[in-house]
Amino acid sequence: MKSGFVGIIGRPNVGKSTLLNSILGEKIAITSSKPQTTRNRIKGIYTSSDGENGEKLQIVFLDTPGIHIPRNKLGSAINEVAVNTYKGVDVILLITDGAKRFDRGDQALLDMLAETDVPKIVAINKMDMMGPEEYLDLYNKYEKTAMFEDIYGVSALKGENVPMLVERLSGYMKEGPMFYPEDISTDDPVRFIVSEIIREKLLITLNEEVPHGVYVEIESYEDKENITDIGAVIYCEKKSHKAIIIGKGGRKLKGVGKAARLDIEELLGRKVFLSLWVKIKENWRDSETTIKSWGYKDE
Ligand SMILES: Nc1nc2c(ncn2[C@@H]2O[C@H](COP(=O)(O)OP(=O)(O)OP(=O)(O)O)[C@@H](O)[C@H]2O)c(=O)[nH]1
Ligand SMILES: [Mg+2]
Repeated sequence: MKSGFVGIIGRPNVGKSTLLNSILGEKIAITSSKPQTTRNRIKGIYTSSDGENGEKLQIVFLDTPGIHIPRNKLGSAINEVAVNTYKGVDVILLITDGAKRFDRGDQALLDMLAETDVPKIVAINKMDMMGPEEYLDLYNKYEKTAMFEDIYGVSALKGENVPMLVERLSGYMKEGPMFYPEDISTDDPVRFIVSEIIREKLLITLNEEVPHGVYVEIESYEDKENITDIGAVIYCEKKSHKAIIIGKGGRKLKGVGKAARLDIEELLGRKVFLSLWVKIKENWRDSETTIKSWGYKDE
């Protein structure tokens, strides 16, 4: 039996969560085209019994928030979650966006990673969006650093080269116990996943600053005979944001509620009744107490 931990690290929006979902063949983490989608450490458990000689293998993937220059206390807290994660894993999987030029932000991240001696692999993602020359350029850039034990080109969205990458990562697992039951793909609580689904729909529907200032709290959750009854509060930072989230005649919020409900029904495999309310918590992203009580600070 081999097992261990892989830290999925990278800048925002490079496709870390998309890759996690692709590896598991199941949607565990929310994704969106906006940066700072992930705010917590998301656990994805990959268990396989067809390793060498039918040996069992369990890889615990830790998806992390994108590392960025923080503009508020929430930003600093989620950066810290990512940094704390990569320091304690068996192997670091750095994800980069192949559709973007290598810049100072990428260099800053490399400088940070250079300080840890955890083995590192880099995956150049979004291969479906780049030509061979661009790929070669990036490949050379990462190879020159001599920091990585391997460099892969993948498309998380299309699943290209993903099995090969997992195979390579499994080589870093060590003799050890199964950390989780083999039939689960995450141990994140259902309530958390439900709140994330609602936040994902808000990220997709809203623009600019509004979705980034949103927090979703599940207030009530009750399994009834034929339906699960869920009540959630969407906190936003300003009165004007509240009006935008609700929309004319409540239409925007209704759309968010419907899209979220469909996904939650798929997750739970049963009918769901979802009620959403919007409340204001002014500038909560700069309140140490609030981000702590909402679970964004690593203990
Ligand atoms: N074309 C293409 N798009 C991709 C690929 N992987 C991810 N994306 C898109 O990139 C965007 C960001 O993906 P996420 O998985 O949310 O990125 P992330 O790195 O988890 O972002 P944060 O959580 O904000 O740090 C989404 O719109 C994805 O659909 C890929 O291989 N090809
Ligand atoms: Mg993410």
